[in-house]
Order: sequence, then structure tokens, then C-alpha cells
Amino acid sequence: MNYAGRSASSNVDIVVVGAGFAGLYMLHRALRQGRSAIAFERGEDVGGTWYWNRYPGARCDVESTQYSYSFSPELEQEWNWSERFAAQPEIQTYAAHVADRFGLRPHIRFGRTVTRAVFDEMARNWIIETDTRECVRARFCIMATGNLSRVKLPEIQGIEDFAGATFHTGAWPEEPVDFSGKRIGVIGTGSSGIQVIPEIARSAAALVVFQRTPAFSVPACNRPLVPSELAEVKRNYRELRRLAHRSRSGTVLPRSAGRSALDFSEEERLRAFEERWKGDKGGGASFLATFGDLLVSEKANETAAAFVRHKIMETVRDQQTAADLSPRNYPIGSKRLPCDTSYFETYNKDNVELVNLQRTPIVAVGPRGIRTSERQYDLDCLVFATGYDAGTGAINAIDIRGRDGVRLSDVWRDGPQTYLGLMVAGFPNLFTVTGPGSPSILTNLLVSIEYHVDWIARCIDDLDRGEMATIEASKQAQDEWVRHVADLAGETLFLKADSWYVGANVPGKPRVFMAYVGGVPAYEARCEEIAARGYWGFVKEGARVSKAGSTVQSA
Ligand code: NA7
Repeated sequence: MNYAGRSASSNVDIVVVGAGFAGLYMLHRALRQGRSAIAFERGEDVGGTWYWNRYPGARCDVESTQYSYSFSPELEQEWNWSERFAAQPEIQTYAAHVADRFGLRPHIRFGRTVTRAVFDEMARNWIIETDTRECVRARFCIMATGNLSRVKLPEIQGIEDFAGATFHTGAWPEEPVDFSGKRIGVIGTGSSGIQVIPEIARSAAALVVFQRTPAFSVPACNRPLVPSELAEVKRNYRELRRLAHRSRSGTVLPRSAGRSALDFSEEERLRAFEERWKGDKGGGASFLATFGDLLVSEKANETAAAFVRHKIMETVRDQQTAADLSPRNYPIGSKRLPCDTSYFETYNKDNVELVNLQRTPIVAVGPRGIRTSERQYDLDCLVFATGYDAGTGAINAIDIRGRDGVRLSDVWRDGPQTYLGLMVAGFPNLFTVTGPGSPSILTNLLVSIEYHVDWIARCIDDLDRGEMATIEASKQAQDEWVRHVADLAGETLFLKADSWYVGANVPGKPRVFMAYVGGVPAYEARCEEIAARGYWGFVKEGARVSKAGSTVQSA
């Protein structure tokens, strides 16, 4: 098919898909570089994942002062985070503030879902279409679609027959939901379920939690930030950011108690875990960093897993419920480790009941509620905390065609193929911010987003300086990178669990660990080296670029 003749309502240098944290910064960088740019956003406001995840209890598991942009020292100084781990409303307000402060809103088209992106080989630009039938040509198409943005409903027979209200944590309504006096069923006990369950339990007449796999969870240890503490962070922001880029997870955490958990006596180990379980050192990713080998050695990992199971048995009064809540079949941290506020304590409430679906599976959902192999549960509302088609879901949902009309979802049929998580061979000038194959989901995403956006912005500048029209990954470099990413993951315990990290939660999705586990410093060093070597492993095509969005002469 020849797309060259397709009309477009406008031409821009850059189209950004999504106006979450990645899209906002990409848009800002593009505009600051003097380029014409627009972003398409499915939601009615900025914020991305944080816009959609408005469920009660939604909270970030990275400290707020670190889960924030570093590109503007003025922004850093003027914004005052109120809590150690920010809740969704505050993060949403922050995203909105950034959009307003940097004048980004006029460049964002809200309520538009990008449905198609086609590379026009003649014109060497992208034609991007939305569900509202808009069509824009852009030299660069940048996917800032997020890793957790395509929600996943459970495949349970009869869901559509349920007569009560249904909600998904990842697509929560804007108006508050009143659970008081109602019988609520929650399906799913990952991070979202673990955060929403204690909140629903506060007001519901009855809350029934349908658990397929028990989750490890550690206390968030959230608390208000005191002014002196915030002032100290503000004074030291540059150093904090520098250290974040030197840490594997892009997060400054308390120093590990030791290289291996197995180098310590049981008493010393328990003391170290206990320190991270509560208090100032606790919360977020710090528990898994207690020792350096918890995610690589099964024996070391089991010491942490046993510690958490013991805590569950201690906290939950009913010992059968406690046993049902205790994970036994996968290493702690091999699934994303949730951080909670009184999750296990919630099961001591009289209005809360746990249903262990491994013992009594769901048979069907009907108009009145859920029927398990044991009994019927009559419910007024159903909450699905069943996660996402993560990593690749949002990108694959768009009909993206590269050279020769090849579809990206076909290239990714057996798992995502990228070079550095930034580009895909055969898809020139299409970038993926925190794409699969980059550290992304294993890190403080703000650190990874800013790094990728800066890299992409520099790459585009370098292309222009060299009078090049396009850049794309070479197939060979991509294949080597995909192998490298898989080899590194193979050395960890991440493959030992059925998690969204490996796509196991989506039937038929290829089982591939989607992130680069080598850590932020190694990854950034590699990307810097590649850029310094004239974008080694990328193919550039020469052409003189005359004006926004149109290439006039091949080299
Ligand atoms: P997750 O972590 O993917 O959790 C989804 C939960 O839903 C998990 O407990 C699943 O059980 C459960 N689930 C999914 N389908 C079903 C069916 N059919 N029946 C019963 N239970 C089901 O999603 P979250 O939204 O909690 O968290 C995603 C990320 O967001 C999180 O890791 C943080 O990074 C933020 P399973 O374990 O598959 O047996």
C-alpha cells in the first residue's frame, strides 16, 4: 500500500503518544528544542497511569522526592511533597502542575486514542491516526504509552452478566465510589488489590477478597514529610539525582546490610530485615535491598520470604486465613513486591473474608455475584484488581506499520524485540520511552523516563546536525541486545514466578522477561557509549530535511 498520498490535517516534527510522565517530559523537551510537537492522550487530563489509577489507596512505592522530575531545579524547589510516599491525588496534581507550568496543555489533544501509525517510506515520516479520525504527519513518532496502561479483565465466565457495578482499579471513575453499607467482591491481590482492599474494608458492609495467588507484601512505612526533611532534600537535590543514576534501581535506598544474606547469622539477618520492615529505612524497594543477593540466590531469597511469612502469621489472627495469605510457590520479589498500609491487618476485621481460589475456584459470575466450587457470594459491586497487559500491551494495541507495511505486533509475536528498549529494526524514527528491553519497570520510572527522553532528544539533534533523515535499529544489534537482556534475566529469580513481568497473566502472551536487569548505571553507560560511537548498531539514512515533518531529498 502506498501511503504517500494520504492527506494529513497537520504536519509536525514530533508526535508523542501519551501524556503521562514520559509524554509530558518528551513534549517539553521537543518544544524547548524549538520543534513542533503534539501529544495525543486517551484520558481527559495528563498523568497517564496516575490519571487512570484513581482507586482509593493508590500510592507510589518510590519516595515522592525521588519519584519526581529532575529536569527543572525551579520545579524541584517550588513543589512541596506532603508525604514520604505520595498518594495518587498528589501525584496527579503534580503532573497537572507540570503541564501548566511549562505550557504543555495547548500541545496536548485529550480524549484521543491513537489507533494507527504508518511509516511512509517515500516521505520518510509517520502518519498517525486517532479514533477521532485525526491524521497527523510527523517525522518522529514517540511512544510514551506506559508499561501499565492496558487493563486486563479476568477471563471468568459470566462477568458481563453481573447486575451490580463493576470497577477496574486501572480505569477508576473520576467521581468517588461509595462502598458504605454494600457487599463488595475484590478479585486480585497484586499491588492494586493490596492497596484498595484496606480502603474498601473501612466502609463496606462486607468485603470478600477472591485470591488466586497470595502475594508477599511489605509495609509502605508511609508518613508525612516534615518541613526540615523536605528542606534538606531540596538543598541536596543534585546529589540525590546523581546517586539515583548510580543505583541499579534508579532509587536511592539505604545501603544493603551485606552482600549475601547467607554471610550472616540468623539473628543478624532478622535484625536487618526487621529494620526494613518498619521505620525510616522501611518501605518501597528497600526490603529487597536488605542483602545484595535476594534476587539471585534462592537460598538467600528464602530467608526473606520466611521472614515475611512469619510476619503474616503473627499479624493475622485466624491462622487458616494467615496460611492462605502466605505465599509459598515463588521467590519473594520475583513478582513485583507490593507495599501496603495495613493490608494483612485488614483480615482481622469482622467484615472481611478471604476466599482461597486455589481451594475453592470461581465457577462463574452471575447477576447476583460470584459462585465458587463451595458456595454463592451475593455482591453489590465487583472490583477487578486484575492488572495489565504490561509492557507491550499498549503498543501492540496500535496498528503500527514500519517498512514494507510490516506490523509491529507481528515482529513482537514471540516477545518484544528492541534495541536498548528504544527502537525497533524496520521502524525508523519510532522511539519507545521505557520500552521493553530497557530497565524501565524494575526502576524508579521517573529516572528511566528522563534518561530515555534526554537520549532521544539528543539523538534527534544529532540526526539534524548530520543532516540525516532517519535512524533505526539494525537487526543484528537488536538481536544481540535481545539475547543479552534474556541472558541477564536468566541469572535472576525473575523467571521463577508467573507474573506480569513475564507476561504470564495474559493467556497466549509469549513468556519473555521484558526488562533489562543489569541496572541503571550499566544501561546508561551502554547507551552513552553507543551514542558516542556515532549511534553504533543503528542505521541512519541521509537526507536533507527542509522543514517540519517533510524530507525533500535523499542522499
Ligand atoms: P498484578 O500485580 O498483575 O495483580 C493482578 C492480580 O489479579 C493477581 O493477584 C492475579 O492473580 C489476579 N488475577 C488476575 N486474573 C485473575 C482471575 N481470572 N481470577 C483470579 N485472580 C486473578 O496487577 P496490579 O494492578 O495489582 O499491579 C500491577 C503493577 O502496578 C504492580 O506490580 C505495580 O508495579 C503497580 P495471579 O497472581 O495471577 O494468580
